[in-house]
Amino acid sequence: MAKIEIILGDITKSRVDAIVNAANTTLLGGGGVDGAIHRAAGPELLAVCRPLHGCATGEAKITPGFRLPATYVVHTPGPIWRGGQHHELTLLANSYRNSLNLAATNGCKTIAFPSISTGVYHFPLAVAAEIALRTLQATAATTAKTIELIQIVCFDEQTKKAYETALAELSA
Ligand code: AR6
Repeated sequence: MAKIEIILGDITKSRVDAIVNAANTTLLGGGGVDGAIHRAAGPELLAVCRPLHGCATGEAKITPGFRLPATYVVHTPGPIWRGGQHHELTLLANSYRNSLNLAATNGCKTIAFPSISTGVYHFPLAVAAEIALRTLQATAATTAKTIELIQIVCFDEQTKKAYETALAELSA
């Protein structure tokens, strides 16, 4: 069973087999963690993303990491929060499940996730944290058993606290 770690940091520095990018459906880059990953990976990343012709919300696509310490980038567009009645919870769970399964299928044993959708997509943090951890635990126990380490890399203390609280509640 994979170990789940919650850490504070910059995911572009993560030395893991795969980092996950909170992308948009074009897969052509943007702001936030997406912009940081493209800057750190170099222009080769955009060049391989172009022929992928985008990605649906909740789905995932994989590319090399180029100049990143991580071998792969798994790109997943999380849902934009529109009040909670537009399948946002299911779509966020899909992003985590599909990303973890895709990494496992590609032989990854270690993976780092950012807090998908809780930045400019405005998904409520506490709800997102619970969905993320519940989905990752369930997926790691069933279809992605070869994954050994899952890191949630939080960019600020408030985000880290929300994931720690959610993990404590799930383990209780
Ligand atoms: N390492 C880890 N986490 C980070 C980093 C980093 N280097 N930089 C930001 N974060 P967001 P979203 C955190 O807005 O809500 C993009 O423009 C950030 O503080 O990056 O899924 C895409 O192209 C927050 O906690 O992603 C899409 O259009 C979390 O990452 C859109 O934003 C997610 O914030 C996706 O929005």
